[in-house]
Parts: sequence; structure tokens; C-alpha cells
Amino acid sequence: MQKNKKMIKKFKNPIYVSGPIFPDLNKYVDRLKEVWDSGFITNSGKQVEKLEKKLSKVLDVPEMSLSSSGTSALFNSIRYCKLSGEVITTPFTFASTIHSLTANGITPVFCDIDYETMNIDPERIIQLITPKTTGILGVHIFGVPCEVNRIKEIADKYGLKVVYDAAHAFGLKYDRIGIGNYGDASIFSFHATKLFHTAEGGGIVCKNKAMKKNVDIMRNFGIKANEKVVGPELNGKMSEIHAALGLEVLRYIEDEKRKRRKILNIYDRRLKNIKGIIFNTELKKYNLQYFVIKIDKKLFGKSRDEVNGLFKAYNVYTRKYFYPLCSNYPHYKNNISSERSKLAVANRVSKEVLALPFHGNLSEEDANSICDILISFSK
Ligand code: T4K
Repeated sequence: MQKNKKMIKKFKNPIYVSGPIFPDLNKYVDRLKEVWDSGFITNSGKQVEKLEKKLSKVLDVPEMSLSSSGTSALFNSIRYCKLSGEVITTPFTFASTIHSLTANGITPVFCDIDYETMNIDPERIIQLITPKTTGILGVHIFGVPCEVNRIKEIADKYGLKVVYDAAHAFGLKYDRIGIGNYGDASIFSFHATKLFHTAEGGGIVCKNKAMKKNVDIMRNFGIKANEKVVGPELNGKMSEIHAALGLEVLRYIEDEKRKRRKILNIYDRRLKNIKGIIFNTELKKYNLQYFVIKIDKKLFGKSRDEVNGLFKAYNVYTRKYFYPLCSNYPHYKNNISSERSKLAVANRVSKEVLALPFHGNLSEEDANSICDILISFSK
């Protein structure tokens, strides 16, 4: 029986897991006038240049090379690091992480994760290293940092490169420096569902100007100069329209974080003592990208899938990030490393995890109603 069902309102409008920042349209149009006046709508004009400089400061990294998506940034950072053969990675991530490896002709070798952080478990990496291993691809899942120092130790010992998918980690710091400084390359996603966005977009962190020069060439078909093509690369450029949007969105980040912090405090206070609801109570320390819970069916009384389905009746659209597990996709499930027994934690997590609505368009009342609804499903 659901408790207090009559008291709980159904939302009039759908409540989604994420909601982009929409900056003041007039200000955006003013900025677009600059683009119109410049005569350059893409191919690395002034807006991209400005946004790269601003983001390098905000993210506390030396240089940024903006791209058309987080996926193109990931694809190119893997190429920049010359990864090949086998790369050890997490199965608990978005499709993009793993596809970026296979699209580069690399075999993903799946490594189990830590139950609490849901990140790759460094101690299990070592057992997976073979003569074909060239690198480690870590993901700071939901904006929670990987064990970057331990991963570096392992990579140095075995002569491996490290690439970080920091798609969720905008503004995150680790040991007081921007998370993008870790690894041989790090990428961000600036998709609309992210804390900071350019509608579609992403970027590679560059350690110095020389790396930026190389990566900039990679996002431009490998064209170094007129009549000089240095590699078989693709188009991964960010347009001026997207960069202009990003420059406006950037003004709202602190306000968005303030709003998200309020929602997080409500979720934290109302859900932390509910039996069978598990979440990382350290989330306040991180970057406010997602609010994700795990549901223990035995203790809560309903499974994650049941809860996800029941929420819909209230017009609330929670998401099973990340289900199915990448290692269970039809094209990866026959890899030796995909065996479920070797990925016990990841398989468990992917059946328990549920992302709750988490963005600045939610009111405190909305967050409380979402908690009321969730609590009403418990036994
Ligand atoms: N690595 C990781 C670990 C990633 O999670 C991602 C992307 C990437 C790499 C690749 O980065 P990109 O190439 O995408 O830059 C979304 C995003 O499309 C994707 O960027 C993101 N991760 C992934 C976790 O989530 P969907 O299929 O869940 O998106 P969608 O359209 O269902 O949006 C979620 C909810 O947000 C919707 O129910 C409604 C709401 N929404 C969405 C959009 C786009 C809005 O209210 N307004 C909007 O404009 O993939």
C-alpha cells in the first residue's frame, strides 16, 4: 500500500531529471550580433576563442580546445594519446565513453567499480593489464572524482596513458586543483543536460600551447594549414553560435549552483534516513551535476525499476543512469571482460541506481514533493 497517496500531488507539468540554463534571450541576441558583424559563424572565431579563455580560468586548467560535443572531445583525446590495442575502463558510464574507444579500433577491457563512488576500482585494474594494454580511461561518474593518484601510480608503473572522461565534472576540484589537470588528457561535455552547457559541445583540456595546437588541428580534419593535411581526422569544431550561448550561460553558473545546493540539502535531509535509499553523503563536496540514489529492494520494499515506473504516474521522469551497463550491450557482451561474475558490483549498481530530478528550475516545494512521492513508495 502506498502511504498518504491522496495527500501527494501529481505535477501539472512534467518534471525531468535535468533542465538546461536558458540565459536572457536579449543578451544572447546581442552577442549573436557580434557574430553577424564578424562575418564568421564557425571555424574558430572570436566567441570560441573568448570561451576557451574564460573556461580555462573557471576550470582551473592551462588551456582548452572546444569541440562540437563531449564525444568528439573524447574521440580526439584518445587519438591524441595514441591509445591502441586494449584500454581498461569502467562499464558503468554513458555509451559515448566506450564507443569512443571502439570507434578508434580499441578493445575496451571492463573493470569493476567501487560500490560507493561508482567509479573504476583501481586495485582491479592491475589484474587486467596485458601486453596489449596501452591506457586507462577513467570516468568521474556523476561528478565524483576517480582515485586519480592511485591510478597515476599504476599507470606510471606499467607505462600506460590515462585519459579522463570528466563529462560530469564541470568545476570539480581535487586536491585544490581543477579535475581536468589529471591524466594525460581530460575532456568535458557541455551538452544541455550539464551544469554548464553550450547546447551541444565539449572540450579537451590542454596541458600547454603545443598540445592545444595539435588538438586544434585534430578537430579540423587534420588540416594544419592551407594545403597541409597532417592526419586523417574528422570535424569536431564548436560553432560561434554555440560558443556565444556558452558565454551567456556562464553568467548563471553560480546562481544555478546556489539553487541546486538548496535542492540537494532537501534531498539529503529528507532521504538520508529512509531505509533502502542509499546515496553518497559526500555529494555536497562535489560539483552538483547529478543527484543519484541507489535503491535496495529488500530494505525499501520496491525495486529501482518499480520506483522509476511509479514516479511516472506523478509526472516525474527519473532516469536509470546508467542502465543497461555498457558491458551488457549486444556488441560488447561477448568480450571476455564483460562476464557478469567479473563485474558483480557494476551489475548490481546498474540495477539499483536512479537519478532524481536535479536542476535550478525546480523549486524547494518541488523537491519536497519528489521526496514525499518517493517516501510513499517505501514499505
Ligand atoms: N561521457 C559521459 C560519462 C557522459 O555522460 C556523456 C554524455 C558523454 C561522455 C558524451 O558527452 P556529449 O557528447 O553528449 O556532449 C543525456 C545527454 O545527451 C548526454 O550528454 C549525457 N552524457 C547523458 C548522461 O544524458 P539522454 O539520452 O539521457 O538525454 P535526454 O534528451 O533524455 O535528456 C534528459 C532529460 O533532460 C530529458 O528527459 C528532458 C531534459 N531536457 C533535455 C534537453 C536536451 C530538457 O529539459 N531540455 C533539453 O534541452 O542523454
